[in-house]
Amino acid sequence: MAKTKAAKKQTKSSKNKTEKYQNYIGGEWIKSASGEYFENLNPADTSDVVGRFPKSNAEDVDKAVAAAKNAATKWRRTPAPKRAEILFRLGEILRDNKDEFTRQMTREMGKVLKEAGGDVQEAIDCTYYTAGEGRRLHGFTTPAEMPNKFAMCVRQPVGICGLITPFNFPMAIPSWKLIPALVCGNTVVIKSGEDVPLSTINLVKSCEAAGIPKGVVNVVNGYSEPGEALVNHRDVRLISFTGSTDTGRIIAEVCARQNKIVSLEMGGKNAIIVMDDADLDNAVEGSLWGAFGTSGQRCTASSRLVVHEKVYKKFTEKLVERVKKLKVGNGLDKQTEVGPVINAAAMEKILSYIEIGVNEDKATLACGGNRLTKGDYKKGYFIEPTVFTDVDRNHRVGQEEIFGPVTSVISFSTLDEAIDIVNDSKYGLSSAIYTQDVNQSFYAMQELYTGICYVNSATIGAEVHLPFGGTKGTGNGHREAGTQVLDIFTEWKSLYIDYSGKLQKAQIDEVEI
Ligand code: UN1
Repeated sequence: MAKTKAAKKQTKSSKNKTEKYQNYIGGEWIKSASGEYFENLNPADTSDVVGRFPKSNAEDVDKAVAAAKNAATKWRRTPAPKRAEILFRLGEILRDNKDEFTRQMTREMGKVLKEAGGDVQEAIDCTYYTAGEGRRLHGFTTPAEMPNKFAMCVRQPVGICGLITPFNFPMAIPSWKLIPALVCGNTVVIKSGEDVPLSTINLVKSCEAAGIPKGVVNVVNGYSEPGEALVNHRDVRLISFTGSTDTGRIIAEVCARQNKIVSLEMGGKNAIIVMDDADLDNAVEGSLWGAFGTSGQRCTASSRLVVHEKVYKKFTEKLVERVKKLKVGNGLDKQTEVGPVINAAAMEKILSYIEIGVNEDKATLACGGNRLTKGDYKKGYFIEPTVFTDVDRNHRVGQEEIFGPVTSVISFSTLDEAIDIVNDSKYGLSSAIYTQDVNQSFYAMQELYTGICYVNSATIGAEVHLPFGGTKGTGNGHREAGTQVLDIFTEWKSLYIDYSGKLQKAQIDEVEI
C-alpha cells in the first residue's frame, strides 16, 4: 500500500504535537475529574495519534447533567422557531467546515474520504431538515365531547437527554439524536464514541459557534464509565443509544427500572435477495457497496446475499472477481475503496468469525479471509474483503452480526423461501431485492419484516427525512430521523379548555340514566 504525501504528512505532524481535547460542560472546555486522558489512534496507522481525550467518570457526568438541568428551563421556553434559527446556523457552520471535519473523521475512524464526506453531509442534511421542524412541531385539535369545550394536543420536551453514540457514523448518528432533541426543547449530555471523540467535538464546537446557549449541549468523553453513569443518573429522563444489541439490552433494563424513556438502535443482519431475472451486474455492484462500504461497519451492511439458484454460480463468480480487485488501504488515500476496521478488538472479532465460517460452519471461503500485515498494512487493522459461499441459513456467519468486511452468500429456489431466509433473523433493520418484476418486488416489500426495504439497490442509503430503525432485536420500536423522531424527544400533552362557565362533569358522567 503506497502512502500518499498527504497521509505521510498527517502522520508526521501528529507525532510532533498531539493535541489535547477537553469535555464541554456548561459552555466551558474542561478537564475530566480524574485529570486522565486516553489516546485516539488512527486505525489505518496506529502510530498516528489523532489526539488525547479526557477519560471521564461519574463525577464528570454529574457536572454535565447539572449543567443541562440549569439550562433546561430557558431553552424549553425559547420559542421553537428561535431554537431552529440557531440550528440553521449550525448547519451552515458544518457545511463551511465540511472538508476539515471529513479529513479528521477519516483519520480517527478509517472510512474512506468520500464516505466520511457523506457522513458529515448527512449531519448537515439532518440539521437543515430537522431544524425546519421548529416551525412545525405540529400538534392537533379535535372536537370535545361536551359543549363549549375545546380539546387539543401539543408536544412537550422530555427534559434532559443522554445520547450515547457509536463509532461507525461519527457525525451523522450524533446529529440524528442531537438536532431533534434540541429543536424539541430538550437539553443534552452526549457520551461520545471512544474511538471517534474528535468528530463529536467538532459537532459540539460548531454548536458553540452557532450560539447554542451554555449548558444546552454538554459532552463527556471516555469509555463505558461515563456511559453507565449517564444511564443511571436520576435526572436524565431519556437515553438514546446506538450500538450493540448486548449493551442496548442492559441499557433497556436499567431504564425500565427507573422509568426512563429509552430509544435503541442496535444490530442488523441485513440481506439482499437477488432474483433470477435481476440485472446481475447491477446486483453485484450493489452487493459490493452494501457489503464492503465502510468496511462492513454499517448497521445496514449487506452481510447476507440471498441468491436464486439459477444465477447463483454466475453471480458469485462475478462478485468474487470484483471483490478481489477492491483496493484496501488508508482512507486518506484517494484510491482506497475499503479502509481499516475500527480497532484491535473489532479486528479480532471479525477474524474469529472468519474462522467460525471455515471451521465450524464449513462454508466455502471464496475470497479474502486474512488480516493484511505487510508493509504499511502492519500498522493498521486491515482485513481482506471476504466472501463465504455455500452458506446455510442456520450457519453462524449467516445469522450473527459480524460488523466487518465479510458477507455470506446463501442460495434459494423460490421467492417465498428467500423471504423466509431473510426474515429468519433475530434482527430486522434493512433488506433489499434485485428484480425486474414489479409483482415480485411489491410482494417482497409487503412480506419482508424489516424497518427499511430497498428495491434494486443495496441495504444502505437511508435518507434523513424518512424514518430509520428496525424490527425485532434491532430496536425497541422507535424510529430516528424523519418526523417520527419527534415522538422520541417529545411527550404528548392533551389540553382541555372548558369555556361553558359551569361545572361540566367528564362526558362519561353526564349521561342520563
Ligand atoms: C448505519 O448503517 O449505521 O443508510 C447508518 C445509510 C446511512 C446511515 C447508515 N445514511 O447508509
